[in-house]
Amino acid sequence: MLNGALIGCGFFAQNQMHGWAGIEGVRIVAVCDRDATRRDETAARFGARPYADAAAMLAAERLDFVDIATTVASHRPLVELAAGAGLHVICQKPFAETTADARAMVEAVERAGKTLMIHENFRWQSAVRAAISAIRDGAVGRPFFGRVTFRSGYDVYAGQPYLATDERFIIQDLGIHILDIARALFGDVATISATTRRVNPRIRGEDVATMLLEHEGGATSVVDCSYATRRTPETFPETLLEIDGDLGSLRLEAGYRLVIQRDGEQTLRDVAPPVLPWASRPWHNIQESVQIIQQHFVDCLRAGGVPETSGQDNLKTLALVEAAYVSAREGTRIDLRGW
Ligand code: NAD
Ligand code: 89V
Repeated sequence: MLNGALIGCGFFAQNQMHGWAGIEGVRIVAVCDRDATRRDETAARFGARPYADAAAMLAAERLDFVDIATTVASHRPLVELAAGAGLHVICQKPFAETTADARAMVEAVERAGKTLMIHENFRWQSAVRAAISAIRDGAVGRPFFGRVTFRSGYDVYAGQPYLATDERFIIQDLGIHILDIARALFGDVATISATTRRVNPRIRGEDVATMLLEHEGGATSVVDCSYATRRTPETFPETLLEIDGDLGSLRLEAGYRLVIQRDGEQTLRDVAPPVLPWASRPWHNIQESVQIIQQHFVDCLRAGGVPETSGQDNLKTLALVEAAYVSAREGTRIDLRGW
């Protein structure tokens, strides 16, 4: 049995607690939040011991891992605390606000000889995963073009008010997932250029971003994100894909339709995710991916493997985020090979 503790009992952590409850051989024995109502409600709902302070919790409990579900500013002290206590760590995205913080966290967990996985769950959504598997299996040959797109007008600010007040919004919060999917599909990135816009005047950061990526393997991809798109049907939170390869094409269309064309033939698969018993539409897609990535973490711990979205791997996704902001600010194309 693996004993875990959750730090941060906010909006998204509830999904993580439900996810853990569905994984065999794992129990979350303790939860921590500075906010008394949040920690007590979460502890009571899931049968865990509540703590107000993370260090006190780690000192009192016998744990194998911690799951950090706080917002980004607290990640470094909490990851370093967990590494110092000799624990495996899962940390929510965005992992860090600076490259220096991200590297320090990766090094801290490496020094402890433990596993660090970033909760970068979009590439684990079952529909996206079906597309990634098809591409990796050569379904369209060698991809030369991709579009990875997320366009919505969903009111994300209601559940996550900090998204309206943070200086950086869509690339750091949502684009990070979409850039990570582009990496999973087409490999590491040589250059990136980006433009950003704020359409909604009531928020502080950018709510539209359009990015052009040249991948080291030769593909070019467009990663475009918007929370200012007024359109029906509303597709939140679906990531849609258009991929052309030298032997065929793949589309992940709205409504979770995966279409592959090759040699004059078309296959159409319904890749809609299940609505887990604790999940609700339209979040069920993201909610299922939480449990899938948690299972991946547990599988890696048991087999001694490295998670696909390890801390080390996530440094490359974070570099894309940072480079996109630099590109948008300076109007330049950024060569990541020198970063
Ligand atoms: P939130 O503000 O609702 O919850 C964070 C909680 O952490 C708060 O209750 C706060 O009191 C607590 N906290 C902060 N610092 C703490 C500390 N040092 N010790 C104890 N408790 C502390 O935030 P949220 O919306 O749940 O987002 C949390 C993270 O999850 C963010 O990084 C966000 O980007 C990410 N997120 C990920 C997904 C996804 O699909 N992967 C979706 C939504 C949010
Ligand atoms: O996944 C996330 O990080 C969320 C959302 C999908 C709403 O952008 O913040």
